Amino acid sequence: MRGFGLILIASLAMASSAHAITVTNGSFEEGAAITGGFDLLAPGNTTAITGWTVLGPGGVDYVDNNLWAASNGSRSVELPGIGTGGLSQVVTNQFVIGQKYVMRFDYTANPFAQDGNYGATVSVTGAGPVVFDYEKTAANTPGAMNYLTFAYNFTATSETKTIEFLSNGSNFLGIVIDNVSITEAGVVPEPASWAMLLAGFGLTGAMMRRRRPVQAVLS
Ligand SMILES: [Ca+2]
Ligand SMILES: [Ca+2]
Repeated sequence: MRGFGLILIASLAMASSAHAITVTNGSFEEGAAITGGFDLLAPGNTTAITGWTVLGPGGVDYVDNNLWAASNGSRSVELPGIGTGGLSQVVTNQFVIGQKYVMRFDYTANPFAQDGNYGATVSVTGAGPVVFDYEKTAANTPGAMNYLTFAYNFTATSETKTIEFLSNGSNFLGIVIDNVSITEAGVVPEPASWAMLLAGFGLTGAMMRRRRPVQAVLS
């Protein structure tokens, strides 16, 4: 019985393990030097933020903690540069077709923007674009950025995918992102594992009921 229990635990652990996808420089920490707190990057730039391509027409602002606090490390990205802008990255040969994944990232809004609602769109090749937005208030300051975490769920339809973030509207100031990661979803054990787990509980319960009179005599 003890051996069966160990096998049960091992099989549940295997069913629960999540395999991470490597997003290059997901926290934007690797890249060109930033001067004066931020640098405006033009669309088409593929070198300033290692692993990422800057989208336009407005480009992005690459920001360090001399301007405002990152969610992770010291650098973050404001998606609208001078107008609509964003970032993309091709993640090559890492996805298993049919597997479910979740991409998480932290987001907020430029603390120097007027109070109000700011939005952007996140997408992955073959999955629907999803809009996320942030309500910026006077509580947002460079030192208290109040980041939230967004979870974008998708099912892989190809081994290689382009992930993309693009600001909505033509504002110069808006959504700030940081700390992008992708993991496999479906950390819930397989139905077969649940059946084994329930069978295990049933057996344990039966054994405990049988032992109880013995324990009463011994105590
Ligand atoms: Ca960062
Ligand atoms: Ca900007």
